[in-house]
Amino acid sequence: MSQSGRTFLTTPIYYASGEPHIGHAYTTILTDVLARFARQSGEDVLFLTGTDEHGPKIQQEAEQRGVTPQELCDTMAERFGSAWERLGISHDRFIRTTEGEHKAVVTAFLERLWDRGEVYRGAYTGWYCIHEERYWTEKDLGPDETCPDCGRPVTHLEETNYFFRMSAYQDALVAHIEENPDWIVPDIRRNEILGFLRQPLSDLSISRPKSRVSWGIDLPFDSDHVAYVWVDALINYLTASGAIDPSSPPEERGFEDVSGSWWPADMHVIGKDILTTHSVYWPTLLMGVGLPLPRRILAHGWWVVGDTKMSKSLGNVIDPMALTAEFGSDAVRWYLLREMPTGGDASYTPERFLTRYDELANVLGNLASRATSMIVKYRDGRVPSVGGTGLADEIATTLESIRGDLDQLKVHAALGAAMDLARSANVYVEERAPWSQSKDPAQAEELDETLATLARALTVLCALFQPVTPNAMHELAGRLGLDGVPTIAHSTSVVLGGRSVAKGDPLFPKIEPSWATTDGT
Ligand code: ME8
Repeated sequence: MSQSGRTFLTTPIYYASGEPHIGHAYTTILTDVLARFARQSGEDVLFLTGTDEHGPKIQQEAEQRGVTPQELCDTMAERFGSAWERLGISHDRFIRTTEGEHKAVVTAFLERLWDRGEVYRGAYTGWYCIHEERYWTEKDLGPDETCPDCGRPVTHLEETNYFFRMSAYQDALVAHIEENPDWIVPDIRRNEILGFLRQPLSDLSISRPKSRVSWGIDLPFDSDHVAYVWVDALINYLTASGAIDPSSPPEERGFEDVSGSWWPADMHVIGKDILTTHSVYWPTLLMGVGLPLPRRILAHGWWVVGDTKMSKSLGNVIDPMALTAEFGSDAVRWYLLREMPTGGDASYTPERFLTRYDELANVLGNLASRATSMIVKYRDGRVPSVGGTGLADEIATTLESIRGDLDQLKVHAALGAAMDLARSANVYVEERAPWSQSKDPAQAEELDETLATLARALTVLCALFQPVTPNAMHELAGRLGLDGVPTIAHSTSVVLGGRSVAKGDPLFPKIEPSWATTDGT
């Protein structure tokens, strides 16, 4: 993925005010699958996720629950952490913006902006939506003074704020986007930002008076104000990269030279809702302190339920943990990543969930079960030591197309190609009819070839599916007598002849969903 052999991938840090739902799960699993593919191709990976813990939204939620903001954050960080563990997320670092190290990096960042003359004090008059944590001008508002994004009432503000001279970087940002066509993926999002940048860019308010918001990081140049939560949150990526050493004197903190750290990030994976903050605020802030920009931003689409927006008030939020408890994490991971075209939108329906689960069970699970059973039955559980090249062309074509899909960040297509290989292997079984070959001693060599080919196909599939269904593929590798899941590159050449194969319970067992008994779907 990168040229240096190191890949730094990030998810957004989620607000510690709500429960993880399938939207958060999707972003995190998508990043996990990219991280696992990168590790499989030999990259050293830093995969970062975490929680966004400051600002009025957290302050208000804590007040409503009758706990302190820190108590709320401790509870929710734990909730996100355990959700990710149950979903098999392989992150290397879980950052919390209330950590001492992060606070020190935010302070150093703001000090640097201040020292470089990038910040001025001014008056802010306008409207604010706490839910979206963003300002609106009068003309943006929806009917009856509501937020145009979420429809909630907005608050009128008149206060002193500190502003970052964001407008000074408009031309540099447009030039960067035009010179790097792959910087924002997909194109529709890149065009959206270029369209936005056709209007003059304003300066960015980066502070809140403590009289209104106390739950935040103090500004180093005015302790009556705290940092705007988005500025605080975006800097998490830099904190985790290890580029900045806030305990050193200002000129030695690492702003001049990031070599040896993980900065710049190779990819920020986000939802399309937070594109402006990541592709306008964040890069201009980085320009303001003189740091390199992230290499790529992948803004994926939106999950809706049926044809309705998912929301707490509608009571239709899909809980990924309930699905996981019922079907296992591999099933949830497969469904979310296979169903949503990377970058596009998708709709959750129980029917589609079951269709995708059946695909796992009936195509991949069935292949694994037939192939291992036949090796056990016809060859005493030993993979025959013959060529096993029956599906070599299909395997080569699949690997080639998966490489192309991953380069273009079309993860759903890469997974679809892997499933098609399992389909081809099932067709191969039907065509070769090993059950007939086994009855005719004259066809012993053909049977050896059939079984060795199936063992090879399963080994390659084991590597290809590992990033998305790691538990089942770990199990499959064991049944194939492998010493763990091979890398994709190694899967075509690892010696299989003579390995001892075992059969077992279905990798994806038949499940009667609990909802079928209640509403008949
Ligand atoms: O915005 N479909 O946090 P957040 C797809 N703290 N993805 C969805 C989704 C949906 N229906 N709903 C949420 C924040 N997401 C800030 C981020 S980063 C420096 C600070 C995912 O808890 C998607 O990735 O509101 C979206 O961008 C993110 O959750 C927003 O999470």
